[in-house]
Parts: sequence; structure tokens; C-alpha cells
Amino acid sequence: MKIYFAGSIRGGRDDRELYLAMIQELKKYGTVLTEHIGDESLTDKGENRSSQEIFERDMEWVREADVIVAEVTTPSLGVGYEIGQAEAMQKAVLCFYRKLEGKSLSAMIAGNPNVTVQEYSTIEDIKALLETSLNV
Ligand code: 6IA
Repeated sequence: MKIYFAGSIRGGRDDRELYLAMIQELKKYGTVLTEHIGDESLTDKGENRSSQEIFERDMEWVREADVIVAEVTTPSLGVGYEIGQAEAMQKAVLCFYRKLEGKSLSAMIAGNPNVTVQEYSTIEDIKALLETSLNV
């Protein structure tokens, strides 16, 4: 299984460590095309490639992927775009969201019948949710 993991980059890197932990879990289920999303050295300034190169490479990976798994707690234009594109390609889209005080998930994701949204608190929750969602 090819998995496209999406997580915020320019939207903010506060959840970077969590992305890394999620990627480690996802690797048990298949190939994660976007391992760099959890990279400690990747800041909100991003990688040393042009935006056009990144866009083209990432869209190719979305096309290639069997499933898109997104951590959507930190709002990110890029992650939202990837989810929309994956939906248009009729891919399975699985979003993980932590409920935080004073914040709520965009209605474009929360209200989207083509996207599965799962709320969680800890990486242990993610492990259990992945087991039921991806172990097919
Ligand atoms: O809007 P954001 O930057 O938060 O969007 C994050 C999402 O877009 C991630 O899920 C990535 O798949 C993709 N993405 C955005 N920027 C990059 C990137 N470097 N490298 C890889 N994937 C990216 C940042 C750009 C750099 C030239 C400054």
C-alpha cells in the first residue's frame, strides 16, 4: 500500500514530532511517500527546492497513493489542497484531528462526506484507529 501522509509545513511546525510518530506507525502498513513531513530539520521555511518542484512532486505522489492520511489539527493550506485533490481523484482520505480549546476543524473537512475524520488525543489512539482503518 502506498500512503501519502500530509501534515502542516508552512502552516506551522508545532506538531512535527507527532507527524514523525504517525509516519513510524504508517510504515507498518505500507510505503510512506512523504517521510520528510516529520523531518526534524524541515522548518516552516520548508525544503531547499522551489515551490514549483515541490508542488509537482507532491501531486505526482498524491496520484500514486492508495490512501491519503492527514493530520489536520494545525490548519494548513497545503494539506487542505491535497485533501481536496485526493477527493477529486476518488482516493480514500483519512484525517486525524485533536480537539483543542477555542479551535474547530474547517467545515470543508468536518462536513465532507468523502473524508473520514477521526478525533484522537494520543499516539496510542492513532495506533488503534489505524489498525481498524488500514488493516483491510
Ligand atoms: O501549506 P503547507 O506548507 O502547510 O502545506 C503542507 C503540505 O503541502 C504537506 O502535506 C506537504 O505534502 C506539502 N508541502 C508543502 N510544502 C512542502 C515542502 N517544502 N516540502 C514537501 N512538501 C510540502 C516547503 C517549500 C519550501 C520550498 C519553502
